[in-house]
Order: sequence, then C-alpha cells, then structure tokens
Amino acid sequence: MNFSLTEEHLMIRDAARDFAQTELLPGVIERDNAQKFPDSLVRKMGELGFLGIMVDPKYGGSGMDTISYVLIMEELSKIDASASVMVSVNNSLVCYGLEAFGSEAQKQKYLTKLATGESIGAFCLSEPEAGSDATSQRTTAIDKGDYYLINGTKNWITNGGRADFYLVIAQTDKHKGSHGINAFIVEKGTPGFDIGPKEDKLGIRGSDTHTLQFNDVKVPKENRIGDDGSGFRFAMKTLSGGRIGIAAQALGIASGAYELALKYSKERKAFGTEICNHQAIAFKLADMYTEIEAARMLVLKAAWDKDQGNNYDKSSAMAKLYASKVAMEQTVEAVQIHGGNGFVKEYHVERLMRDAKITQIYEGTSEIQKIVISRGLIKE
Ligand code: COS
Repeated sequence: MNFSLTEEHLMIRDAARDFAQTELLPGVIERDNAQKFPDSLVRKMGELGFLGIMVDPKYGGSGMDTISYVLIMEELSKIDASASVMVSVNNSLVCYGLEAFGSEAQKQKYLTKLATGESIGAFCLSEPEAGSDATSQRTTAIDKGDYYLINGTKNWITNGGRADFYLVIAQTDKHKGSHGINAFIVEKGTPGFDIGPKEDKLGIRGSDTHTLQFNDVKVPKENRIGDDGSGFRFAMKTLSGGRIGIAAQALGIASGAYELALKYSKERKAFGTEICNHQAIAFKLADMYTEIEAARMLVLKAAWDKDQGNNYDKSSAMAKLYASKVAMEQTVEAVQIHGGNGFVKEYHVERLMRDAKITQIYEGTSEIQKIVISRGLIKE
C-alpha cells in the first residue's frame, strides 16, 4: 500500500496546474457568459498532450496512465469544467474507445489525429427517449451490404458542433436487443448528417453541446467498430472509463471551490477577525476537506484499477457517484462561505456550483451508478 504519487505524476499534475492558471483562468468568466467554446485553448491542450493522454505514442498519444489522466482532469476542472469535459470526452470515450476496440486501419485513420488534437471527437449514445435506458436505441443502422444507413436523433452531445469524428451508437437488429446494437465512426460533413443549435445550459456553458440528426446517412462498413452486435458492450465498457474522467472532473470542481473558499476565509474579516477563525466557517472547511479527500481516494482507486487491468465498472461508478455528490454539496458550501460575494460571478464559486450539477447527470446519472454498483455487488 502506497499513498504517494510518483515524481512523474507530480510533474504532470504541476504542468496541468500551470496550464490551468495561465491559460484557462483568463477569460473563463467571459467564456461562461458568452457560452464560448475555448477553441484556441484546444490547440494548446493538444500540444501539451492532454487530448490523447493514455494513447500509445505509436498513435500520437502521450502514453501516460489513468492516474495521470485523473490528475490532469482535476487541475483543469478546478478552473474550467467546460474545457475539461471536452478533454474527458476526447480521451476516455473517443480515443479509448477506438484504441481498445477499433481496427488497425481505424486507429491509423482516426486515432492518430484525435490523440494529437488535430481532430476532435464526440460520443453519441443519448437520444431523446434513450438516456439512462441506453438499450432502447431508436436510431437505426440498417445493413445495406457494403454500407449502413443511419437514421435517428442524438442529443446532449458534447463537442457536438466542433467534433470532426463522431462515434455513433445505433440499433441494427431490434429483435436482438442489446446484442443488435453497433457503434460507427461518422465523419462530419457526411451527407444527411446535420448539427442542431447549441444548447443553452445551466453549467459548463462553454462546452459545445448539440442535438444531431441523421437522415439516410451512409456509413461505410469498415467504419463499424468491432464485431456485428458488439456496440452496446463497446458503449458500456467505454463509459466505465469515461466515468473515471467525470469523477475526476467533479473532484476538481469541488477542490477548486474549496481552495477559493479557504483563501477567502483567511482574507475576509467579520466581527474583528478573519472569518476562518469563526468555528462556523472552520468546521465547514474541515467537512469540505474531509469529503474531498474521500472522493479523491475513490477517484484514484478507480484509475488504479484500470491501470492494473482490474475490472473497474464498479469502482468507476462509485467514484462518480460520490465525487459528483461532493462536488454539488461542497460548491454550495463554498458559495455560503463567500456570502454575498459568492453570488456574483467574479469570485468564480457560483460558476463551479452551476458546473457541479452536470456531474450527477452525464455519463450515467447518480441513479444509474447505483444500479451498476448494486448489480456488481450482487454478482460478486
Ligand atoms: N461491460 C461489458 N458488458 C456490459 C457492461 C459493461 N460495463 N454493462 C452491461 N454489459 C452487457 C451485459 O452483460 C449484457 O450482456 P448479456 O446480455 O450478454 O448478458 C448487456 O450488456 C446488456 O446489459 P444489461 O442487461 O445490464 O442492460 P440494461 O438495459 O439493464 O442496462 C445499464 C444497464 C442501466 C447499466 C445501462 O443501460 C447504462 O449504463 N445506462 C446509462 C447510460 C449512460 O451512461 N448514459 C449517458 C450517456 S453518455 S452522456
């Protein structure tokens, strides 16, 4: 048992922290207000290797482990969760999905561009009537011989407007249920593939969330990922890793809010002393730190499980369930510690509070995480 990070992990964490402070912090409030996607920053994150963190260097990736990924995600999320969700989706849903399940030709054609940030990816599972109930896919992909014909609607798609390549899950054979589902790579610009307007959201307002329409979209057979009927298991396995990324995002939102609250409480005076000297505030800080450390342990354990080759379905669901709850509760406390200042934008904590909510919803709601955890427990 060793609770220390390696020298290399510390260096990676510090590099991400520097980047977040110098590049993400300036303009983060304006991007949130204007719902602006951080375009120029995406290129810089690509140069730093943040868009293909765990990808093998032979495909243009950084070849780092999952622990490094969660350290980077935490640091970026402390400052800008709109930027970090883009990083999370590209890394753990798109790059991981292709590297683990794609053909060599798909990796050469798509993964090499996605891992360097030359291209951006999106993962398209959710539908208007299939969010939590992911087996009930209404989007169809009919086998037409040398191509599939895709029809349907996907919504709440992160990177939806900015992506170049989309991993799309669709039903090929309804009678086979989850065994009749496939995953495909669809390129932007394919005829019949249309991108709807950007969603106006409560939080992560800079992130690029869209509805997508597929009307008789022809996708070549070689763009199917894995064997016929393997799309649902592909989606579930990929989402298990994605949940580690979102858990790390929630951890970053919580720890970012805590750090701001601690600093503020040491500066702001009331009743003749800094407010951290009042037990009402000091006990809040103690609770916040304890909860955040507990979340950190679960996040690192899930990442470690993945790196060790252990099954991480349950540990990733536990990390996401708990870290997202901590993010929601502790960002509210951070706003409370800031008092009236917490309610205005320039102190950042109100944005973190709004950003926290989505971590209890996307990549599986908290209720879905409880299904995954309890099924895992009963199976053991
Ligand atoms: N790894 C590999 N295979 C998996 C798996 C996983 N993590 N989870 C499920 N499967 C397999 C099952 O073993 C089953 O295969 P068999 O029929 O061969 O036994 C098949 O997939 C269907 O699984 P299951 O019966 O558990 O499906 P359910 O319809 O009960 O759904 C949940 C399971 C609820 C866990 C799933 O639909 C889910 O995760 N939903 C949330 C989706 C989500 O995160 N949406 C957000 C979109 S991304 S923003």
